[in-house]
Order: sequence, then structure tokens, then C-alpha cells
Amino acid sequence: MPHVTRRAALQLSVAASLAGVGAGAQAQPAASPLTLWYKTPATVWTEALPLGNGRLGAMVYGGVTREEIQLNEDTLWAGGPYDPVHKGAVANLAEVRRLIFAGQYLEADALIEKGMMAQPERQMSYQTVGSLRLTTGVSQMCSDYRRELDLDRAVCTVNYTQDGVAYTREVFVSPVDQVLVVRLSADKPGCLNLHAEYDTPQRAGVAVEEAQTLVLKGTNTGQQGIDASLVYESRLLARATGGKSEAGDRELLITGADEIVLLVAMATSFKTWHDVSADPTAANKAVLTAAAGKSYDDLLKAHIAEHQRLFRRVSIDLGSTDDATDPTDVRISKSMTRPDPALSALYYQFGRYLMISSSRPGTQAAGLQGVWNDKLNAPWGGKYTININTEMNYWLAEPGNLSECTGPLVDLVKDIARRGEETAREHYGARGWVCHHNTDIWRATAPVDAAKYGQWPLGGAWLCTHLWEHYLFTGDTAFLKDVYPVLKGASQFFVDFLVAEPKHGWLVTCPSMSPEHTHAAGTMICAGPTMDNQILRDLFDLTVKAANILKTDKAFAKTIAATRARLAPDQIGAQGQLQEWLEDWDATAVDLHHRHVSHLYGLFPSHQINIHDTPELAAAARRSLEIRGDQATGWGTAWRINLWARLGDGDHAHEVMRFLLGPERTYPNMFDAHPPFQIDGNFGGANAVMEMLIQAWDGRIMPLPALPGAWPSGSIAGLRLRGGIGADMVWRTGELVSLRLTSNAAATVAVQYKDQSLLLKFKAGVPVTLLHSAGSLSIA
Ligand code: FUC
Repeated sequence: MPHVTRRAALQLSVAASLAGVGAGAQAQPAASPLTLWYKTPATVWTEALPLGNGRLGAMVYGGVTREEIQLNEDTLWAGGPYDPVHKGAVANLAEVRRLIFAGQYLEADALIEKGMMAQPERQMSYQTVGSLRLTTGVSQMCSDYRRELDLDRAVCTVNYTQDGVAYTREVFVSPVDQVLVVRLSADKPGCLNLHAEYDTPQRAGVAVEEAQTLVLKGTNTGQQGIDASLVYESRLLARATGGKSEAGDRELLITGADEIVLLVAMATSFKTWHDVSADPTAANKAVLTAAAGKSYDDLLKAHIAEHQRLFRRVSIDLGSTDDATDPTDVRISKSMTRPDPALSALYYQFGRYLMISSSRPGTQAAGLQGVWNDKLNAPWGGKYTININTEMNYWLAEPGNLSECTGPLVDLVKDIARRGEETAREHYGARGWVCHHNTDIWRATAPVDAAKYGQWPLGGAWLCTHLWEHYLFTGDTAFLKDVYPVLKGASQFFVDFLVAEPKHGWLVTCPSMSPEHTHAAGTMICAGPTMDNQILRDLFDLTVKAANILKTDKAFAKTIAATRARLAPDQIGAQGQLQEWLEDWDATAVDLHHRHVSHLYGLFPSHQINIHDTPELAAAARRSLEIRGDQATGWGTAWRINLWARLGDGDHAHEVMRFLLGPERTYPNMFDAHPPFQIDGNFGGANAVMEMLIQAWDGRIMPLPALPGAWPSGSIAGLRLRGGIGADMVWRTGELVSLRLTSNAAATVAVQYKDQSLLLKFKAGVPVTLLHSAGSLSIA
């Protein structure tokens, strides 16, 4: 975008040094345990603070002279509706299988590359809208600077004082009114000046429309030969109290105001993955007309109420130290060497905050960066990588009492189930549906990114377990009925796709891989990796259970059960480890410390392997984890914490957590570092906090299964457990004190704490409190 020339009186102090911020700072107010706060503005994106309402995202830098608010709208992706299915790919399937079973893995890889990959072979990227740039005319030299993100109110606030005037800026993104709201105020009248403009790397123009309305309008960009087909718009309405308001060609200018409120609407022409005919201008006008009819206080009040409806469902206290009063970036920088249990609690609640802010019902599912991205080509396209990342994004939603936030994921799975039917047919000659290791807003399902990354047909199957989990946490049979065809279609695909391997006759996936780990042959391509067998055991089990609950498909359920019985078993290899592949290739794999720990899916998120029922396999999984090592990229580290929690080793889990929360894996704004930023580690790490505190599956609840010594006393309230059970828990000096459970439905559940077990019979909605004292469990 061309440089805006008309800056009038606001040019003043732009060049002033950042060092000016904080000069003469006085004592800072104490931080609440639910606040991220800083003494200086952000200078880079990973210091800026995230706001969002599921659909709209914003990153607030908090500059004094110049504020940047980077903007996102969750349907602004590159390209347009497209069909990447490789028609006739199935013609190569038999030969690929022959090559794999003959041990000619590189040749199989080459043939897949040549004849079975998606066209185009890469998917579309999630894209930025651009930035709102505000120039305030206030010099950088100020005192009492503070910027914060209050997780409890979902409001970002910037405060500073200059020349005896105290300035306040508040920013939030309302889920109620669908606008970004910025308010600038000062404690003396007539002090506010503002120059507002848009800036974007997209093909877009900026125009002033009517009084005080600035409009950024453009198109997305094409990628990989897929044409740009979206129109998008961001529309800003400025309301000033007092002072003078003017407009240039491409900017708004306000001088001498008492208060300024900016309302920003954003929309694109996206309707569905196959329909881009929406009118963003009409949508934005309607949103702004409605929002402009409300006072700032009313907008704020409604926003906070809706946010707190979700956010306040869970509270957590892991204890606190003096470090908890430091600015958040300081705490992160010290966290690997000093105890700061409240930082783990903050990280947990930040995870819940990010889920609420990036995945509300009716919006797009949270991608690799949630709803936040400042680029046209985001890292890995900012899309949905479903060989771990998207699943990890949603691990915390159900137990963290944000069940409705899974709505966008459910919508995504329903879409890919439709699109994946053609992929199943054309690539494998199979019924049902399939999705490989990635998808995007256009719901592409064919293999992408090179054979050795993309030829993994289990992505859709893994996502199906999330639909089942939603049922387990809610007991919602109508939901189960609605998604049953999706589950059935996924199972149907594998009934057709599985093939008997020559050595034992086990049914295996082929071609596939253990994501994204290269075995000694120099490719990832193989048959029957452990993870696939584990995912399929879960998929087949849940499909049979769903069919039984819904009293349908008896014959099909029998077929699936019979197919499941022929899957390759988990195997223990020569190092005492859980084998990652059908053959014991683990010791010769290319990267012994690889970030993916795919074969440990059975331990977590699944519980097929656990220390109670399958102790030998659990010990083998532990051995694999030890060999893999504790430190990985952000999400790899987060996965490891959950696994150690499932192994009942709280201290080890906590050690890995310290690494996740340290400056190598957590940016100053608390975003997870893959690096670069990927949000999965935030969600996975937050889930790990819950896994350390309480676990529940198959009618068994296990309080404090992996409590680390670092969190001796604490409490958590409002958690949800499988079986539709709510849990509040208190512990002291490393021992359970009380556990209050409330079941949605009549149920019998065993509570297992250390070596004791109690059978509880629930009546729907009637709480049962367990007490633990002097080493014994009792019902209050
Ligand atoms: C998988 C991972 C990468 C990255 C990408 C988005 O391919 O192996 O590390 O997280 O997803």
C-alpha cells in the first residue's frame, strides 16, 4: 500500500526511542493471577497480545506513539474452491503395495510421488487481513507504562502517563457484537489525537466512506495455481467525543478529543468450502450499524459477560511464589530455574482463553496458529495438520469445560467426510471417506507435501475419535446420531483399504507411514505402523459402540469387529521399547529423538495402553519415551508431558513442563514456539496440567494420578470428565483432601486413588463428595 502522506500534527515524536517507555516508572499495580502484563510495548508479533472471538483475531502491540493492531478473519485463506483429487491414482496402488511388501520402500515412495499425490501437491494458506495502524501524537517518552491482557475479561489494556495526563487504551473483540473495539481515553479533556490507517500485504485498496468510516477492501491471493476467489473487507467506524474529526483520502484524523471509540468489522465472501458468494460489505455494514447503536460500556459489558460464561467455568490454584508478581516475560525467562507454580496455572488458563478466542460455535476450527497470523504464507500454511496438530488443539476443550468450542472441529470433520469420499474412490478404490495429513478451509483431503509426508490416510480416522469424545463427555445421543454416518464412513474406508501383510497375515494399512519419521530405508513410507493400528482399534471400537447405542447396523458392526481382531498387535522391540513399526526398526531410525511420538498414541490420547490394564506395554511405552528424550519442538514437548502424566510420573511430567514454559518454547506473549509460533503446544501443554491432576476413562476416575512435588497444595474446580461428570478437587501437602463429582446421568463409577478404590453410584445431577484423610477415602 502506498505511503500515507497526510499526518498533520501527529508526526511529532514517532522517532522517539523505545527506551523512553517506562522512564520514571512508578510502582506497578499487582497483577491478578489471570493477567499477562509487560512494562514495554511489543516490538515483534510474538510479544503482541492476542484477542479473538473465534471468527475475528487481533494482535495488539501496545505502542505509545504508534499502535499496531494486526487483524485476522478466519475465512480469509488463499485460493478458492478446488478439487485436488488425483483422478485414477488407484491404478498405482497394487504396485505400490507390492514394492512395500518387497522392502522396496524408496521405489514405492517414488511411485506414489509420481502417480498418487494431490494436484496441486500443496494446500492453501490462512492469510492476514492486514493491520490497523494508529498514530497518537504522544511521544514515546512516558511514565507508568503498562500493557496487559486480562484473561478473565478478554480485554487488552495499555496505560501510560505523559505531561501529567494519564492515557488508557482498551481493546477487545466481541463475540456478541462481532466487532473489534478500541477505546482511547485520558484523564483530562481534549488530550486525544489520532491518525488511523490500514496497511496490508494483500491486494487491496483503502477508501474513506461517509463521515468517519475507513474501508479496506481487497481480494485474497491465489496459490499453487488456484485462483484467488475471495473478496474481503475491513470497515472501521470512528466515534470521537469532543475535538475535531477529519478524513483524508485514505485515513481518518481526530484531534483534541476527550474520548475516541473505534469499531472495526471484518468479513469475506466465504460461505462454505464450495460457495464464496457472501457479501462482506453488507455484512460489515449491518454489524457496524448495530454496534454503533450501543454505548461503549454496553458493548464491553456484553463482551465480558459472554466471555466469562465460558471462561469462568474452571478455576485453578497450583500455589504461588513471589515471582508471580513479575511481568510475564520476566517470569517466562526465569521459569526453568525458579519455581513458579502460578505460571503453570496461568499457562493452563491461557490455553482455555485461546480456545474460547479461536474456536466458537459457527466459526472455523483453530488452525496451526489458532485465528492469529500476520502473513500471506503462514508457516505450514497455518492450516489443519491432522497427523497430531489439530487434534492436539482440541485436547483441552472437553475436560476444560469448553465443549461447545469443539463445534467448529465437528463441522470440519463433517465437511472432509463429504469431500473425502471421492478421494477414497479415486486414490484407493474404496468406499467410505479418507483424509490424509492435512486439510484447509477448502476441505482438501488428498495427500500433499511429498509422498513421505502426505501418504498417511489416517487423519480423518483420528479426528473421528474427537467426535466420539464429544459424545463421551456430553452423553448427547442426538449428536451421536448426527455424526454416526461420518464414523461409519471412516470405518467403511478401512474395511476396504486394509490389506493382509505377507509375514503374519495381519491386516495393515499400506501405503502409510509413522508420521513423519524416516526409517532406515530413507523414507517414511511403510505398511502397518503402530500408530495406524492403534487409531484403527479406537475407530472400530467407537463405531461399534455407536452402532449399538443407536441400535443400528448390526451386520456392519460385526464386520468391523472381525476386521479389528485381525489388526497387527502392539509389539515390544529389542530395546524393550514399544515398536514404532511392524518391524523392529526403532534403533536404526534416522532421528532417534524425533518430535513425533506417533506410536505412543495408544498411551495418550488413547488409553489402550495404560499402567493399570496393560503394564507391560506401558513399560515399553515408557522405554520409547526415554529413548526419544524429553525436549522437542513445542507440540512435541507438550505431547511428552501428557504421556508422562499417563505413566503416573508427575515429577518427570513437571520437568518437561518447565522446558515448555521456558523461553525456548514460550514467547514473551506466552504463544508456544514450535518454533516459529504454533498454537498446538499451548493447547497440549494446558491439557497436560489436567492430565497431571485427574484422569478418567471407562468408568474409572483417578484423582491426582501424576501430581508433581512442585504443586503440593492446590485446587481445581469445574473440570469435566468422560461420562459427563463434573469434578472439583482440593489437595494439600501432596494428598487428596476432597473430590466432588456430579454426573449428568445415573451411573456407577470407580474412584481409584493410590491403592484404594471406591465404587460410587450417581443419581443424575446429585453431587457426591469423597473425602480423604489419614490415608483413607470416604464418602461425605
Ligand atoms: C507436522 C510437524 C511439523 C509441523 C507441521 C505443522 O508436519 O511434523 O513439525 O508442526 O506439522
